Amino acid sequence: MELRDRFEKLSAKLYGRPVRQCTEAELFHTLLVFTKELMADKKQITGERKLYYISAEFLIGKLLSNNLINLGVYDEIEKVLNESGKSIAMLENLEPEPSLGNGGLGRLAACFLDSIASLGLNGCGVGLLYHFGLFKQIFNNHLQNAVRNEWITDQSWLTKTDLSFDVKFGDRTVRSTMYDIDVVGYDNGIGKLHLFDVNSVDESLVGNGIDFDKNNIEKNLTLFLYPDDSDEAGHLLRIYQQYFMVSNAARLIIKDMKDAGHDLHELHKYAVVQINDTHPTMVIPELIRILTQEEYFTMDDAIEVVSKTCAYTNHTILAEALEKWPMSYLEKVVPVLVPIIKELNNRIRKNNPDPVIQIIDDENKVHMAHIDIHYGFSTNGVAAIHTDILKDSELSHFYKLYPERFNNKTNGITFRRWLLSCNHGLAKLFDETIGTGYRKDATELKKLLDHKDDQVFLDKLDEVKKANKQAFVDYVRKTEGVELDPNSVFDVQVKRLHEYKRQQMNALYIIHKYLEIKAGKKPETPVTCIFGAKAAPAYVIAKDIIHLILVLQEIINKDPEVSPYLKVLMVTNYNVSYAEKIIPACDISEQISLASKEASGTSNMKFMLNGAITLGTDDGANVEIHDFVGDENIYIFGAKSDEVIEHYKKADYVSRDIYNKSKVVKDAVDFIVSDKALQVGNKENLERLYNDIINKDWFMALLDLEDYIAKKDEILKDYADREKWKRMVVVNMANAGFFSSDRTIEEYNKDIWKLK
Ligand code: Z2T
Repeated sequence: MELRDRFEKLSAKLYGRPVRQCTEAELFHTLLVFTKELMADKKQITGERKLYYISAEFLIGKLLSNNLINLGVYDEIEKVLNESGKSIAMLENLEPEPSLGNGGLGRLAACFLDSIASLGLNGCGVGLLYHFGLFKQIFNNHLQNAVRNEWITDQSWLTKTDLSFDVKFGDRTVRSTMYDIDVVGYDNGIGKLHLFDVNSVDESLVGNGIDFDKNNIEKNLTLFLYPDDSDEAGHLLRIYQQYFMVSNAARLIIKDMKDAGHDLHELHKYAVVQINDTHPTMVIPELIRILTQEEYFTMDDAIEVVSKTCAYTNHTILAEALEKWPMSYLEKVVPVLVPIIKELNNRIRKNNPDPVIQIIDDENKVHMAHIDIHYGFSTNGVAAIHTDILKDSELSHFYKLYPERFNNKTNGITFRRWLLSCNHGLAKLFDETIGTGYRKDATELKKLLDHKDDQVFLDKLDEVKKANKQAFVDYVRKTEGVELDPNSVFDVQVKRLHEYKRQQMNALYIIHKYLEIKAGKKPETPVTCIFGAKAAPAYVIAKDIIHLILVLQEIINKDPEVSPYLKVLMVTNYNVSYAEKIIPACDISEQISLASKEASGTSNMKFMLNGAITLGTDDGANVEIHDFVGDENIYIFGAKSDEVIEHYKKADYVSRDIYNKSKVVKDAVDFIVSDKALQVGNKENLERLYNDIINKDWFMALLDLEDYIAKKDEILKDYADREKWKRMVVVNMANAGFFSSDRTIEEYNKDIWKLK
């Protein structure tokens, strides 16, 4: 039967009406059911050996359009809907976004699931079903407020399974249920994301905001995702969540092995576990516990088998983000693991008493990453420079012990979501220009270089960007009530709010420009500075930086002298769906972290692919982007990572010295507490931020500020040279192929997982 007829038949069956007469809500539901039916026709991916990608976060985003694209029917469905006077875009708006991640780490896990299924690899994701996920952000009086995000509805992608386990904590036992979300491979079979929920969860525990009774573990365990990105909350509830996740994962793995008739002594032959940062680390002692206590393994055998099964990915070098749990916490929550962890620690200590590599330190804290490195067979970083820093400084003592275990896997992004789905205009232009081969083999984007001087192509490229900017302007008018100029340069910094990412440095640039314009120096190219960022609710300075940006937005956009040349927008509740609208509209991609601190970054890759030019430091994957496109096609500034690491070692960075020496810096910083700013903003927030910058500035925003201002003025000047700019854009897009998560997953598979 034709797709159209099947779709009409379904709407008739569900609502007794043809597609043309259905309401939007009815059509959304019809399309959801329809898509699920198409998915049910696909084969489940299987294999002898299986990957379990355990992660506390899977930031999957909306699934409807993506699933239709991966099923290969998006265009046809769009046509069917259009012919009945409907559009797929309006149905997309009705889908709630699952917010099961904070930022890069969670989105990476989602891109990986897409690539694993698209490559036909036998792997699944294992995580938690957070009922409200990450908080939803709203702004009041130029301040961030957090409210709950309800994303689970009756019409969702979740399927309840009948798999259920008991999870025993020190002080209570809870029962779990596994829910599944199907992952559609692009032109391939179906993979699975398994999300565990606690049966006794109680949503009514949550009031208006995001506060709830922290002690009622049975009821609150799976209500929220911890709103941290790299920063550590250090709460007992987090350990409850982590053990709940890995205990279920371990039970699932053992069950799969037994169902397949495998001898658990050969676990490492049939299963491989990827531990996504240290949040799932307890899976190591938990598997060892089960094998020794329930499967009659000797401790030696259990440790050997589990060590050959587990691999670990590190995502940060920020010391404050490395999980270290007080032994007393573990004794309360997971007493059954304590003797195992002590045994693992003793075996290391006996051989090698060097304090820096111990699992349990002299304050009786358990270093989770140390468990992974000693008792896993692989440790990887997420970009070349990050892995080098791990080897040379952060984990150098471990690298000396186990050089063969360390490896790099530079992050990647799925081009299905971050090109085909979010930028139809660009994908279509690529199809016309170089054929569709790049959809399966992203390195074919290289062919775009043949069209670097093809004026017709360059002009079409410009048209695509213009249309995307206009679409964004229209969206922002509707949702934020802000009017933007589509002819201005769109300069974008979207990522979690963190001092090391240095949104405050970007804000200081904006102040500098504002002061210049007020002094009569009008810039040639009008620029729109766009931000999107959530701050962890407990991260005070991060919230102050949001406050500053919202205050600048108010002052600048309302000043008729300034706003024709400069505008500021911080979008509300930046999330995956918002990213899909902003990234295709961007001209300048801000990747300005303090060198050495951003492990990789992944939005840098999304922007490059969608035709933006990077303004950044030599940090994370920017370094590799720089290598690919060459000096002429990227704008790099600021201190290098070795210089930064030296400053930290010598503790010789004094931000006040820079403030005192440079008038440009001083004027910009002083504006934060000027009368003008205080008329709009709060004294408390602005003074705290001001004092932090001149007295601490832990991530050295002032160190790079002047260099940043110079580079940014240079890139803005170059934007006016349209022909030069378009060529830079082509070189960037042509070199984006390496950053496909298909390449990343192929590397994981070749070096670590060895599936198929
Ligand atoms: C996170 O998103 C990242 C690192 C973390 O360290 C935690 C979270 Cl939630 C514990 C990010 C990195 O900051 C970013 O550079 C990287 O691209 C991303 O993980 C994926 O590897």
